[in-house]
Amino acid sequence: MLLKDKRAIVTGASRGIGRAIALEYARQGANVVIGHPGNDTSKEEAASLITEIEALGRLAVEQGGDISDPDTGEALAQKAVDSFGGIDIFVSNAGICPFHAFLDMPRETYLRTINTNLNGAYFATLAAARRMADQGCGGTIIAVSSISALVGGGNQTHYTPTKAGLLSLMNSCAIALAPYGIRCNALLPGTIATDINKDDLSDEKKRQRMIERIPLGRLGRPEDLAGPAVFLASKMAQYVTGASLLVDGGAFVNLQ
Ligand code: NAD
Ligand code: RM4
Repeated sequence: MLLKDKRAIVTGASRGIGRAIALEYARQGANVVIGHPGNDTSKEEAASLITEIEALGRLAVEQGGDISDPDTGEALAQKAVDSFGGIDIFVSNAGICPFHAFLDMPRETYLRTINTNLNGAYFATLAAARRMADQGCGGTIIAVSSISALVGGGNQTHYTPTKAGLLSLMNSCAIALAPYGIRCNALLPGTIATDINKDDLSDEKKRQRMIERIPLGRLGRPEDLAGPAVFLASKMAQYVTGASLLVDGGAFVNLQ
C-alpha cells in the first residue's frame, strides 16, 4: 500500500500503459480518475477498468475528453476534486504515434501529434499543478516520455520531439513546482507492445530487430511500467525530482 488514499489522475488510462499504471495505483491504495478520449470504445474500456478497480476496494471514476483540447486537463482536475476532494498524483500518459515517413509528412499528422502529445500534456499538467499548488500539501507529476526523447526514429520525426519536449517539461516543472512540494519526473519506456505500435511491429523483421536490441531479450509489457510509476509517485521517491527513468530492458545503453 505505497499509495494509500492518494488521489490520482492518469490520462489515456483506459488501455495500454496508462491502464496498467491506473490498476497498480489502485492495488497500492489510490483512488483514480481514468482519463480517456471519450469515444464509444474508450468509454467501454474505462467502464471495465472501473469494475476491476472497484473489485480491489478502491474508487475509480472516468472522464472523457480529447487531451489535445486545452480545456480537457481542467475537466480532469475538476473531476478529481469533485470525486475525491483533490489531486495528489498526476500522470500524463495519453499519446499517439502515427508512424510516417518524414519527406511526405502530412501537416495534419504532425499537428495532431504535437497537439496531443505535447500541447495537451502541457495544459493538463498545468491544470493539475495549479490545483496541487492551491491545496498546499505537495504532490507528484509524472510524464510518460520515452526512450525516443533520447534517440531518433526515421518514421517518428513528428513524435520524438514531443517526447523530448515532455522530458524537458518535467525538468523545468521540477524547478517551477519545487517551492510547492510538487515533484516532477519522467518515465522513459522503451518498446512496449501495445496498440500504439501494433501495426509497426506486425512487420516481423522489424519486430525481431527491436527485440534483438534489448539485452533483457523481450519487448516490454504495459505492467513493466507500473512499478516504476508507483515508485516515482510514492514517498519512497520523496527526494526524486527532475529525474528521468528509462524502463527499456536495457535497449538504450546497448551499443555493443
Ligand atoms: P496505447 O495506444 O495503448 O495508449 C495510448 C492512450 O492514449 C490510450 O489510452 C488512448 O486512448 C489515449 N489517447 C490517445 N489519443 C488521445 C486523445 N486525443 N485524447 C485522450 N486520450 C488519448 O499506447 P501506449 O503504448 O500505452 O501509450 C501510452 C503512452 O506511452 C504514450 O504517450 C506513448 O507515447 C508512450 N510510450 C509508449 C511506448 C511503447 O512502446 N508502447 C514507448 C514509449 C512511450
Ligand atoms: C516509443 C518507441 C517505441 C515505439 C513507440 C510507439 O517511444 O519509439 O519503439 O514502438 O514509441
